[in-house]
Amino acid sequence: MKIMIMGMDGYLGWPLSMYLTERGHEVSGIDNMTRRKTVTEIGSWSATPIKSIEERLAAYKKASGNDLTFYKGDLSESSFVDLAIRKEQPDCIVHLGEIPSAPYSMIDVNHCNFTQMNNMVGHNNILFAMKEHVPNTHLLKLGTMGEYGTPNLDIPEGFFEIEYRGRKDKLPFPRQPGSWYHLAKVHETWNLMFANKIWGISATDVMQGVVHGLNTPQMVNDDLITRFDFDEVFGTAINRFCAQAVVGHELTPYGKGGQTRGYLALRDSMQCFTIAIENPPKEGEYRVFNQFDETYSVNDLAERTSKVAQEYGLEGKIWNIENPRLEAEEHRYEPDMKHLPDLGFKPTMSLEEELHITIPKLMEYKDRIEAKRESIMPKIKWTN
Ligand code: USQ
Repeated sequence: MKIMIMGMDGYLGWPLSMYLTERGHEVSGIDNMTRRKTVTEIGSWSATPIKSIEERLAAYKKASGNDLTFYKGDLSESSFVDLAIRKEQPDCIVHLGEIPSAPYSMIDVNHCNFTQMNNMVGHNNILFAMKEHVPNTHLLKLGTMGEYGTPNLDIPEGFFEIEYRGRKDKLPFPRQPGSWYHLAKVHETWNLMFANKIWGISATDVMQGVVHGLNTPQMVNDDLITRFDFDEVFGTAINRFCAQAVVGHELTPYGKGGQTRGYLALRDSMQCFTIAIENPPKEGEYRVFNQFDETYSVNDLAERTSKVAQEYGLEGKIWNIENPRLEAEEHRYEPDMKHLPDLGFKPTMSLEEELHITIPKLMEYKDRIEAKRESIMPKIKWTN
């Protein structure tokens, strides 16, 4: 299959490009290095010393003999997106090319606008180019479990049956996102549903949980390793806890620590995307997949990370600091996850197994984390 990955240079995009190529797919990709620039902007860097995209492509060719086609450019420029999609004629487009950070979008009006503009305009450009050049191509779009928020109800996969004043209908499940970033994802979901309705674009809208870890079988040497963020803006819960443990920083569950989310190991995220790509929707179908392995509270995550860290001689002290976000700290969280297992998804990596890979690997890069230690404690607040 010809697959085009938007956001090829990112945490998920880079390993996915190699993973799909190894399965025999022909992979091309686009990136404009926004992630590298925004992480530099907030004063941090990847714990892993990632190579430039040019060096990565050459290293992958050397290690595997495989070529990846790369276009450097901005998804928010419609003529560029149009040209790349017209030229490649992909069978599937995987859209990971967005700013992924809730805290980044909460910094100020400029960061909110940049996140929403970049993500929503880029997505629209892909939809319009698909309609023009590849109307039967499958769009695998990365949404987020955070679109649903934390309702006091079970969370279905996208839609639910509702009875109201004696009548029944199947409707989109209410979205209650918790940041300007998560709101942009919701707006994109509506745009995608509308494009599906008017143009019949076939799509899988993936509501993915928080991904953790840094290793896939394709990363056979350090030139091929993916990025690993640990700062307050781009680092996510488990990854931050691992990096904190490595440099003797307290692990930081926010507030009461009962915030519960779905989590998924990096290599199982690759597995889920591959299943969705190789089992495409029917022509003109819009479907929603909830994508995670297990749900955990941040307190539970901190405790599990601390336990594994101690096996490596690290202290792993936990400190429930003041919560910089406005979010429920104790709540119900019961999301469904049936579509992917029905198509054969079986998690290969437990949280503890992934922690036993991530922590010792990060210990090799302790100095890099130490050098940006200032970026760990949260300063961006939701309410001021
Ligand atoms: N948290 C802590 N301590 C920390 C960091 C985070 O307690 O040091 C808490 C947050 O307050 C939140 C939970 O952990 O309650 C998850 O936060 P996160 O920063 O790991 O993840 P989030 O902001 O939700 O965003 C991440 C990705 C985003 C993706 C989303 C999936 O950055 O791209 O959409 O996970 S989900 O969480 O399901 O919305």
